Amino acid sequence: MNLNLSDSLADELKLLKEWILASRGIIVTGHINPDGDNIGSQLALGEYFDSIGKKFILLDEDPVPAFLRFLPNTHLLKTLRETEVDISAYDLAIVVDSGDIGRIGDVAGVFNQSIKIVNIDHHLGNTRFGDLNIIHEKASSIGEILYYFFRINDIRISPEAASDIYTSIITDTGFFRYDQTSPEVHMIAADLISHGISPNYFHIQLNMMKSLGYTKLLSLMLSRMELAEDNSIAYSYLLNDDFNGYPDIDTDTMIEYLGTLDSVSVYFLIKEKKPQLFGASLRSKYDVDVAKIASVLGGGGHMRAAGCRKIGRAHV
Ligand SMILES: [Mn+2]
Repeated sequence: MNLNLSDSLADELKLLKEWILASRGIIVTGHINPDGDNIGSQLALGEYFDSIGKKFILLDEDPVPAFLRFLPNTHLLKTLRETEVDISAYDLAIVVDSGDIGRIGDVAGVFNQSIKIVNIDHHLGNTRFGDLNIIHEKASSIGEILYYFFRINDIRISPEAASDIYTSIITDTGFFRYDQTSPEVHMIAADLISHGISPNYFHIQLNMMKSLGYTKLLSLMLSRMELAEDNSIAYSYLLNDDFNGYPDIDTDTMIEYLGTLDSVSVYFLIKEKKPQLFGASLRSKYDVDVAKIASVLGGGGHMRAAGCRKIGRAHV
């Protein structure tokens, strides 16, 4: 596939390789409550650093969610709680998938002044907090940007890195359904499939491996569904107590069931993540901009998928 990158993006991706080669040690991190794009892109970078013998650590505030543990080498992803970081060994930090530095949570606390930060992101309104900012708002995912990084710098995409990039893309595009699913996304997928990726395997791992607890929580969530505005808005909630007996269940994709009703245009799911700490995920089927709604509540995201965290009871 021919890469059709803007000159500025191509230059930034080449500069990134120079910074990587020149660095003594690299910290790779992403946002709290990590998703498939975040984890996939960190692991893909780890595969590359491993192949060139570069010292690196993949470090996040939160652990890898269970549904992504099928990916190769997830043991390389560490949390601050389980690992001691000798910060003097690192002079470069690569932050993926985070619109502002606050999204990486506690990990920002280990950075010191001498660490250079590379900010790789595709969110609208990224605050450009890095020393090098590689912001490609049209990209489906960080995985897509890393595919360009590998290709333009003639870096071999190992089978493991291919799995990581493919996972980034399919999780952030909802399996090629959302707006950012460009012709390029399909061409990248075609290339990855020709390198041995089995789409059915990823579908089974990501969609068809739910636990019994997941099914029970889903049924509870659907039983609480409410409709408003001539049935164009659907919403539901999950309370902290609902998770008793079902720790670690990933409910991120459950919200999509609220949008399956034909009359629904906007749908949202409120979750009490810790007692009295509520977060909301919002989705839009057509042209309502839910990122604007989320921003009023201190959150953000994309036009059709947004969220906000730490909203108090008074807002709900
Ligand atoms: Mn992303």
